[in-house]
Formats: sequence, C-alpha cells, structure tokens
Amino acid sequence: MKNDILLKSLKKEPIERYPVWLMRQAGRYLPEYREIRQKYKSFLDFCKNVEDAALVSLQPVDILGVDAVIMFSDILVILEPMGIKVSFEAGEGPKLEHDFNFKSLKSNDLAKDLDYVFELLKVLKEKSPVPVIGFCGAPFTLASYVIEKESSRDFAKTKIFMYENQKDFHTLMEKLSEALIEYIDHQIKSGADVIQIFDSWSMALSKSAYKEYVYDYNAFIIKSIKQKHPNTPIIYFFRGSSSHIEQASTLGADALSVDWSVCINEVCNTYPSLAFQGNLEPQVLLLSKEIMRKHIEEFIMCIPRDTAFIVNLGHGITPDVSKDNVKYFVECVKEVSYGKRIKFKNS
Ligand code: 1CP
Repeated sequence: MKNDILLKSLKKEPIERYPVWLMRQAGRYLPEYREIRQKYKSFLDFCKNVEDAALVSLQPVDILGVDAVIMFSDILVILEPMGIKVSFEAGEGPKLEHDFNFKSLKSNDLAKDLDYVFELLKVLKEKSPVPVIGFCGAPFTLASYVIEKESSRDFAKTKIFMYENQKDFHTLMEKLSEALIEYIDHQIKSGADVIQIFDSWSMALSKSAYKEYVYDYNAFIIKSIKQKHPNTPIIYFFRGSSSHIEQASTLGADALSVDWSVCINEVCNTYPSLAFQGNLEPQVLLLSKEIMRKHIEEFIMCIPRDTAFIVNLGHGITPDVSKDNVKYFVECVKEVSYGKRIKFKNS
C-alpha cells in the first residue's frame, strides 16, 4: 500500500494532511464508470463480475486521487442469500420480494453465496495503492428496505411494523445482525482494511426509538467484530446525526461519519476520543470553483487540531455533479489541509 494516511488518521498517528474520499465515489458522474455500466442490464450482474467491479472501484483513485477505495457492491446484496429476492429496476431503485416469515430467513453460512464480494476484496487488496473499505448496511437500514420492499421517503410501513409487530421486528433485526457479523468477518479476512457501516435511514427514528429498537443491535455487531478483529477500524455512518450522536458515540466504533446536521467543530470537541468523517453537503460539488475552495477552506479551519479526521461528504455524491468539479474538490482538500499541523494528543 503506497498511501495509508486514511489508516494513520484513524489510528491517530501524525499525518501531514487530511485523508479524503467520497461516498458513492464510483458512480454515474464518471464517464469511465458509465462506459462499463452500460455493458450490464442488471446492476446485480455488474456487482457479481469481479473484474469490472474491481475496475470501477479503482477508477476514483486513478481519476480523482482519493485516499481510499470502497468496494463496488451494495448494502442489499446480503439479503439474497438470506432468502429475500432483490432486484434493481432502472430508475426506480430496489424491489424486494418475500413473505414476511422472518423466522425462516437464513443467517449463517452465507459466505459461499457472497463469494463474489470476497473475491473482489482480494483483488482490490492486491491492486489498490490505498486502503480498501469494505461495508455493510446497519440492521435498521436493511430492515427498512425489507419491510418497505422498496425505497421510502417517510418509512411509514417500517414504523408501523416496528411498533405493532415488535416480536417479528426483533426477529428480523436479530437475523440481520447475525448475518452481518459473519459477512463483515469474511470481508476483513478477504482484505478489507476498514469497515464502514451505513445507517443511512436512522434519521427516520426518534431518539427513543433508536434506543429501544436499534442501539443494541448496532453495539452488538461492532463488539462482535472488534472481538475478532481489534485492529480493523470501524466507521459508523448515520444520518440524522444531530439526534443520534450521543448514542452513536458509545456504540464502540472508531469513527463517526456524520451528516451536515451537526457542527463539526462542536462534535469533534465533545467526543475527543473518536475520529470523525464528513460532513460537507453534497451540493458543495455543484459550486463554482472559487466558492467551493472558500467553502473547503472555512470547513478545514473548523476541524480541531487534535481530531483524527477524514474529509468526506455527509451523504453520497449526487449524479448531477461534474467529474471536473469532483477532481477539483479532492485537489483542494489536499492543498488546503496540507501543512495544517495535525498533531494528536497521544502522539
Ligand atoms: O442501476 C444502477 O446503476 C444502480 C445504482 C447503484 C449503485 C451505483 C445502487 C443501487 N447501488 C450502487 C453502489 C453502492 N451502493 C455503493 C458503492 C459505490 C460507491 O460508494 O462508490 C455503496 C457504498 C452503496 C451503499 C448503499 N446502497 C446505501 C448506503 C449509502 C447511501 O447512499 O445512503 C444505500 C441506502 C443503498 C441502497 C440502494 N442501492 C441502489 C439504490 C438505487 C438504492 C436505493 C437508495 C434509496 O433508497 O434512496
């Protein structure tokens, strides 16, 4: 690995600039990605072709110069071997099929069925000049897709199910958690240097619902992974960060990836033992270069000197941005944060 500043930052070792990568960095805004994407009718077939999945995972390193590779896959692929049919309709998002009999969901021995993910990680580990990020969805975020059977705006079905069918909801969360622990264990054994857990839809939950229905599962997954792989950093990404940050801070993750609902200076100072990632609005990438640079300069100034920090967006890149702007963003972060004396308390 030629450039490991992402790992150094997560481990609170001194670094000369902040690492930077972007959620959804392998995507439609890149013509190089679109060229390969058009070979496939089905998104899942694309994910299952290890050679092409590796190619698009690595494109952002070559084209943008980011400090991490995220494996090209999806949070929903784990559902297929559990017994839930998943398909991605063009322009409509995912569609799921099952009969709500959660007791019958399979939650172990999934490794064989997800072999294409582990093979991809092995290839990336060999080829990538930067750390490789493996990932999974958090159980609530996955449960919301299972219950809604598609994307949702208000998560009404999920909440009605959670409050009215508590036993079945917990069965689903348990099954997902067991499967996720095994899945992540295999990802790390196959070469993932860092794991990011995506809790994209935690923002739908009240603080008390997060505590009662979600917290223990997230904490259990992180604890179980840490027992087996104490040296692999875990990043917990959660939306609705301002509501859930206090609970998220005790989950056992090494780093919190936060959205723009929190003031980055405030959260870094409040939770000094944690590393942070984030939290720029994705629309920063749509700004003119001059204003974008100013925005990045002001942002970098807000990060406390002692914080272990990774620059990223607060959610994924939107497809309407230009490749040129994303390239400029990465260059700017590198330039602006270079030489900012980053010295950690323990170093
Ligand atoms: O048809 C296509 O081309 C599929 C589009 C697509 C892509 C490119 C989907 C379907 N998933 C992905 C890749 C993907 N998904 C990655 C790897 C790419 C990278 O980051 O560079 C990752 C990390 C994800 C994770 C993912 N999938 C999340 C968590 C992150 C987030 O955005 O909040 C979620 C919620 C999904 C679900 C999903 N997958 C795809 C769609 C259209 C959706 C639904 C999103 C929604 O409900 O709004």
